[in-house]
This record gives sequence, C-alpha cells and structure tokens, in this order.
Amino acid sequence: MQKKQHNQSNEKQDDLEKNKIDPNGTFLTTNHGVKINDNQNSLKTGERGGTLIEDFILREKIHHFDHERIPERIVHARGSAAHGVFELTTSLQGVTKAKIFTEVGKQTPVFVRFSTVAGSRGSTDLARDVRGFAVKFYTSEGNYDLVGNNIPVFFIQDAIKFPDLVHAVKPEPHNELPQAASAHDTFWDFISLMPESMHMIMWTMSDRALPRSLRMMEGFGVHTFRLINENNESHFVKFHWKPLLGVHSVAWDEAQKISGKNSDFHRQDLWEAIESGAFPEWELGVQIIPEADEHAFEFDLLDSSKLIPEEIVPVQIIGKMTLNKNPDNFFAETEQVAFNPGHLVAGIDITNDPLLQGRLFSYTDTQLSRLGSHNFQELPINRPVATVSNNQRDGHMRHTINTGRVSYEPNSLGGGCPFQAKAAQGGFTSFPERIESNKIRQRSKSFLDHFSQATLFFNSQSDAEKDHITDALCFELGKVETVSIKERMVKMLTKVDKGLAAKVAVYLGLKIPADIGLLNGSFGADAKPEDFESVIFKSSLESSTGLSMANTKKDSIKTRQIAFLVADGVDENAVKKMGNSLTSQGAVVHLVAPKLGSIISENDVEFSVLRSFLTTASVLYDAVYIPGGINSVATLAAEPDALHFIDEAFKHCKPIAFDSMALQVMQETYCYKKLPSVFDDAYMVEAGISTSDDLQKLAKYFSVAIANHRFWSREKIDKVPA
Ligand code: HDD
Repeated sequence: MQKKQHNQSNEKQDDLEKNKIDPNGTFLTTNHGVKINDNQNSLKTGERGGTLIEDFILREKIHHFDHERIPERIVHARGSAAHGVFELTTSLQGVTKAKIFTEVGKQTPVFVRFSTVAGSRGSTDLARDVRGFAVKFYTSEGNYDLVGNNIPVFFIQDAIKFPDLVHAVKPEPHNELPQAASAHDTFWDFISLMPESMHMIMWTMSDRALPRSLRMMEGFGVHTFRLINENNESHFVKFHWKPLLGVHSVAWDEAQKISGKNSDFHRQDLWEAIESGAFPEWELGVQIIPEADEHAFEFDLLDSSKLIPEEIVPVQIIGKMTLNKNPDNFFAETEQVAFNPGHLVAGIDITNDPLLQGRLFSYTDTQLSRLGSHNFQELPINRPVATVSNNQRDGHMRHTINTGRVSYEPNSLGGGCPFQAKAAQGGFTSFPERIESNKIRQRSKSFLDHFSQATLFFNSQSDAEKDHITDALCFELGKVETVSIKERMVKMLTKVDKGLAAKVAVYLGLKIPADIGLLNGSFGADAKPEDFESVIFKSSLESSTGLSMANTKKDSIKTRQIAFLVADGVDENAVKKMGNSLTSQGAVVHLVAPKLGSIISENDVEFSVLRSFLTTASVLYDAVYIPGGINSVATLAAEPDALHFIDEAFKHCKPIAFDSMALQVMQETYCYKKLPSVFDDAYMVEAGISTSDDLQKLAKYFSVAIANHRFWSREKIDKVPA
C-alpha cells in the first residue's frame, strides 16, 4: 500500500518522539546496555550440558518475557486507536472558558481509542456490542478526556449497578461462555429485571451495534456535562461526534461471518485508512442548554438512559477531529493509554448524573491494577503537553526526577512555587451548585420513565431497521435457555412496542403476554409500588430523524472496498475504466480471482492478483463488480466460489454491477435463477444492481449505489442460501 506523508507534527507527537527508540543500526544489548555476542545459544556446561544460572543474558530475556502481559481492561479490553488533531471552527466564548472550545483554528492533539465492551483483548471486532469512543485531548490547559460510546444512552442510571451489568454480560463465570456476546442467559436475566435498560437495549439490538467501520459511527459523551464561563455561569451540554462518512452498519449474518474471515476487520480498516491517507474525520457537535432550563424537559437531564432529541435541542457543530497517524507501538500507546471522565479542564465540569459520579472513582482505580502504579500518568501516551508541577512524589515506577528540597505547599524555601492558580489564571474551579438535601440512597422519581424513549427510538427507525431489531431480539433471546427470562423480556417489550413483542414472542414460541404489571427493577429495597407502578410516560415526539441510520449521509464512496471478480481473459478495458472511476472517487478496488499471482486479459495485459476466493470473502467488501471477457466469465460461471461470492453479496443487500457479457456468470447464481423479478430492468436500480454495455454509465450507477451503502428492500424478497 502506498503510504501517504502525514503532516502530524504537533506538541504531543514531539513529546512522544523523545521516547521512541529506533532499533535499526544498533547492536543487540541487554537492558543494562551490554552488547550481546550470541543470541542463539544459552551458556551451558559443555555442548550437551545443562544451562548455567549465571547466564544473565538468558535470565533477563526470559524474565522480561514472562512479565510482558498486563491485566486487560475489565471492560473495553478490545480496542484500536489512532492519533489526530481537533480543530475548533466555532467559538463557545461566553459559554465556556475552556480554551479548546474558544480558540478558533487552534489544533489540539488527540488520541482516540475505539473499543468493544464485553469481549476480551483478542475477541472479534464484529461482536454485537456497544463501541467505546474515548478521546484524549492534549489541551494547552491539561488533558481533557471525553470517554464516550457510539450510543447516546446507557443501560443503567446509577453506577452502583455497573458491576452487576458487566458480570451479567461477560462470559458466564462457571464455564467462561460465550465470548464477546450478550446472547446468553445471565445477560438477559439481568436485563429482564432492569426496565431502565430498555432504551439502551433498543440501540444495542439495532444495527448501531454492528458498525461497518469505526470510521462510520457516531460518538456521544452520553452524560450531560457542564460548560462554565468566565463568570462561573453554567450551561448544560451533550457532546456528539458526527462522522463525515455517515453512519453505516453491516448485516448480522455478515457480522458473524466477518468474525470468522477477519476478526480484526475494524482494526485493519482503521489502520489501512490512515496509512493510505484517507484520514477518518468527525465533526464535534454540542447541544447546549441554559442552566435555567434544567427542568424544562419531559425527562431528567441527569438520567443517562435518556437523550435529548435533536428536534428539541439542535446539535451545533463547533469543530472537526481528524485522525491522521497510527500508533507506533500498540502496547505503549493503545494499551497503556488511561482515560478518565474526571480528566477535566477549567471551563468543563460534571453534573450530578449518578452514573457519571460513580465513573469518576472507577477509572483511576482500575488503572492501578491495570498499569501497576499511580504513576501511570507519566507514561508517554498519558502525559499532558501542559506543564505538570505539583508536590506529588515517589511511588512505583516514578519517571520524573523532581529536583530541589520542596515538595509541599505552602512553602517559602521554594519561593512559594508551585502556586495555586486563581480562576483568572486558569485555575480549575468547580461550579458552585447550590445543594440543600438529605443524605439518602434513593432514585429520583424523575428517573422513572423507562419506556418512552425506547418507543421513540423504535418508532424513529425505518422498516428495515425495525426488522433488524426484531431479528436481533429473536436471535439473542433464542439463545437463552431459561423460559421465564424470555417471558419476562417479551413482557418488557410490550411496553416498547406491542407489535415488536408479539413478533418476538411468536418466534420464540411463547404466548403473547398480558400487560406487564409491576416491574420494580433496581429502585431499592424501600421503594413502594406506588412510586413506579403504571408510570408509563409517552414522548411528545412521535419520531426523531437523527435516530435512524436511514437518514445518514450517502454522498461518498471514499474508502469503500470493491471486489472485481476476474479470471484469465478478462476485458482489461472494463477493469481499468471501472477501476479508475471508482478509485478516483476514493474507493479501494481489489481483484479477486480463482488463484493468486496474475491474470492475463483478453488483449494480453497482465494484472497482478493478491486475493483469491480462498483468501478473501464477499463479507469483507462493500460491493461487487463482474467485468466482461469471454474466457473470464466462462471460468467464473463454472466456479462455485465465485457464484457463492455473488449470492452472498446479494444476500447482504450490497450493490452488484456487471457488464452485459458477465450476464453469463449472473445466470448461474442462485439469486438470478430463483429471483428473476429482481433482475427486471424496472427494479434493478432500486435493488442496487446495475448492468450496461456503456461502461461510463455503469460506473456512474454503481458509484451512486455504493454510496447508498445497502439495498435493504432485497430483504423483503425470498432469502438467498449463502
Ligand atoms: Fe466505562 C472503560 C465508556 C460507564 C468503568 N468506559 C471505558 C472505556 C470507555 C467507557 C469508552 C474504554 C476507555 C479506553 O479505551 O481505555 N463507560 C463508558 C461510558 C459509560 C461508562 C460511555 C456510561 C455512560 N464505566 C461506566 C461506569 C463505570 C465504568 C458506570 C463504573 C462505575 N469503564 C469503567 C472502567 C474502565 C472503563 C472499569 C475499564 C478500563 C478503564 O476504565 O480504563 O473503569
């Protein structure tokens, strides 16, 4: 692959540079710097003798190796990350004093780690799961971490339930099954007893949980945060990351197959996009709510199981983030990076959201067992570009050499330094929220509405998206063995949408339940039935446009992977013209042939072939093109793997284009033979299938179809066995 020159020099990159070691051109040494003369043989008592304990070279090498692993993250263990920059385009001056949101044009270095939640470090990228979207901004005023997800709400309202949630979704403790999957009894047992999770469940059962690419998903700060201005006035804020490539997902059948064909699919996609210079980009949007409007909504702003529909508070775009550099070392950067929602800078503050409050403790705490020392902040990837000067000292693995005799404040021996900074000097001040309350373990009644936004989300989906949610629930609950759990879940679904509940019940072979009755979930031992019984709210909105992926951008084929199915005798003109047309728009074209090496075209042009039907699969592509050429189409028409490739792409509703000569191949496919109506001229474009003798015209149709992503209408017709 051609590596593009990245102009990624920034303060953080310069800082990281100091720690890099170039292994080239130096001798092999021990960790204490002694040159090694023989790295092939241990020191022995004679050629066939025992190894000597005095062999410090062997001892050190094995010893280091034995300790190379650290505990994986307790959640979000599987992740991929990249460096980049954030540039502010619209100032929030007057709303916040945080320079990152007031200095237009300033480029702030960022490090972003995407993750799945439930799976272990080596688990598949394509699990049905929430994706973590954690951004570390290395601002001039200190590190600011926005540790969000690709879903704007959360399963639970209070952090005290987090360990229960995670224990329920992780592999079951007696047999460590299943890996990276929520489709098992303990997860649905917990969920069926937690009505507050129902909104999030609608999202996780939707295609949002199966991103096509980490570059094609939204990010959300989830909680309501505060922005604080120079006068210490507060505005509430919700953060949104909007991908410039739009929000796109894969089909569930496809996701499962990708997991087998390439379980690093997302990691590789992110890496390759950045290496090729197709830098992933997101706009940062904010929903800003004046302090006075805290209670103006039909839900509680402090409740993380709710979102603010964009129709009610529009998202204002204030900047753009571009990821332009891959990490140099996975462990040192992606693994050792330590995020914390409590890493705030002056001008940004937290709220009393009980989910957020609990997180503030958890992240620093977990880094201790993961990274081994409080000094994890000194690791190169975690170090701020802002100056660190305080009186914290010592501890395991301290890197900094603090000079001088003063490590306390106030002091006179150090000239009083380092001084506290006044607010006007950039010192962090917490918002002086007025609080008058009893100390209680209780949840606010304003958190009682568990279903209205679940219903709003469901109602906002396109027909295809609704079908996918239904199918996902059938799959997940179909894997549950305990009947009472499935029944409770179906009862719960009746509160979201009766039609949905009925379809799932029928599929599972359950009776359609009568009304749901009391579900007290986690309101605590002292909660009284009247506190929550029959409290069913309804959103005043029927639907919200931003919640459906059907309304996303569909204007680009940048970075889309297109398979050209070819064999000897292919029409080189078709390959070149279609190839040029697609690659000039930023798509990536791969020739896929029966075998590797090269093919010779009709007119003796040689094309090198790096992928075959054995080494790749349709699920790794966005679209398929079959060029003409008498011998090529004859070979492909007789090649079952090629026919499977096409049928499978068809099944996953992907755009398919073929030259009229390649009709011979199509005629052998199941989709063509059994579903002739799809290949009716009038329907083909609607179904994302194009054919023509006119290459230019074909390329144009094909591009539009690829930008459209998928043609879910095909799911309405009979299924294809692929
Ligand atoms: Fe969390 C990691 C996002 C609730 C406790 N969380 C973690 C990561 C992300 C999130 C993206 C991975 C960061 C990385 O890439 O290193 N977490 C969220 C969001 C939440 C949320 C969006 C709800 C809105 N988390 C949450 C709660 C708790 C935690 C309520 C505990 C009370 N999360 C953790 C953790 C992790 C973590 C155990 C594991 C590894 C780490 O922190 O560094 O502390």
